[in-house]
Amino acid sequence: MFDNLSEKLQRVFKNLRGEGRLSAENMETALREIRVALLEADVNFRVVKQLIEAIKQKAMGEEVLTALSPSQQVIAIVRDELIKILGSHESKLRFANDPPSVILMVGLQGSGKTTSTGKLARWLSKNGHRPLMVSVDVYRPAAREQLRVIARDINLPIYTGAPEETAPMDLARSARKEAENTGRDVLLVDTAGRLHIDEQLMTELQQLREMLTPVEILFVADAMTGQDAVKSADEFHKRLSITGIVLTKMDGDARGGAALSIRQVTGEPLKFIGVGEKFDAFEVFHPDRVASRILGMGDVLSFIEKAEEAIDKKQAVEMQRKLIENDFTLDDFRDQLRQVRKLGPLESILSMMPNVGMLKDLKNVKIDEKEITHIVAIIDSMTPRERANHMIINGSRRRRIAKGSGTSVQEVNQLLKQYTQARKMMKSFSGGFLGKKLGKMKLPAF
Ligand SMILES: Nc1nc2c(ncn2[C@@H]2O[C@H](COP(=O)(O)OP(=O)(O)O)[C@@H](O)[C@H]2O)c(=O)[nH]1
Ligand SMILES: [Mg+2]
Repeated sequence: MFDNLSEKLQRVFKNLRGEGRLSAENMETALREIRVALLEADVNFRVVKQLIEAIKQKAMGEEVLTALSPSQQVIAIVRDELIKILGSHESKLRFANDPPSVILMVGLQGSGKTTSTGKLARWLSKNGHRPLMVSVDVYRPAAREQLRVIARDINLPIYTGAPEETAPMDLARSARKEAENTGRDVLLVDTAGRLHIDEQLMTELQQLREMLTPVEILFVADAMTGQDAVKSADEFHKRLSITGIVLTKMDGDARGGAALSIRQVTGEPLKFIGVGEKFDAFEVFHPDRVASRILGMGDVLSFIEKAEEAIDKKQAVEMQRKLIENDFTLDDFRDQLRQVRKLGPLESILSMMPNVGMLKDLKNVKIDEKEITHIVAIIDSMTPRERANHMIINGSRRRRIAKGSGTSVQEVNQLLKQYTQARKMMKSFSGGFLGKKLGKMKLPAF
């Protein structure tokens, strides 16, 4: 996600790196390049204009700090402005005072409503809620069946309705009653979609809205459709007054335009993003983290959170301590690799990492699951002393380890290199990112 935009912006910053100070001239060039990068990423032109104007104002104004290098200054300014465009702060889901809170999922066909309904139900349930789902997409029998299968997979309840209930309003009404009777505090209503906005659908959605008085009307948009997603969000908003946006398929090669424009155009916040087909590929939208991701600083905070979800908390805290004290041994490296396997595909983890310098090289090193098994075997063949201090692993030790693990000396060398790289990388995080963790992120030294 955002790979292209991210790369282009980094090139702009890199060009500024050689400059001694920020001048009207080099700023002009940088702004022009940033503008092109944003437009190529399919960001709405009005949003681009506004963004560039704001960056210019700040960069030329007195807010510029002389203590920072030109590229750091520009990164900081661009980051601040991106965050503003994306919504300044995380926009929490609202809940009704009088449960069940009804959440209406709306959007065009194929945007990801049904999938997101399941993902959101799972997310709610993980966050202490008791959701009930219902599909009122009565036009395609397969649509209701799809949600039923999802509900079964994530093991959460769905109201499927009596055979005679074939009207959206009836289904929704009964589902709400069911939620009340069974103590469910959130009702997720998956609605029908069309390929294009049509009158009949809008009327139906308006009726549902009137009857259910939902606390949230979430517009589900496919990020891959770029500015079309922004346009339909705007149209749905005019008819229905949506309260938030779920942007799906952010894992694809969407250029980022939708994410960067939809908030500004509709005035409504992005609340969640879908980043894959699996039910856990769903994240709360954090403007500051996404801005960092766009700037290639990676998304260290999301990574830590994800890691904390998979790894038990105590272990995560311990790991952070070790990183900060530079006490990260091969034993820890092995533990970490084992945890990584629990986290999911490595590519998705690496995509959250800063996209700078050495890390970029690391990203291109594709580690597959088999390789992890190999690495773990090599570390297993080391003595506890070797694991605690890699410096003592000389040539003869390397040969012994290779033999013991059924690998080659080259593979052992390779592993030690990966380990020292990981250590270096961890160290570079721990100075700023991990040290302050949830505080303001520190910019990496460019
Ligand atoms: N890669 C990816 N695919 C998604 C995501 N969300 C939904 N999809 C896929 O998009 C397709 C349409 O989704 P669906 O929920 O049926 O859309 P609906 O017509 O709006 O209900 C399905 O194949 C989903 O698996 C996502 O975040 N990432
Ligand atoms: Mg559907």
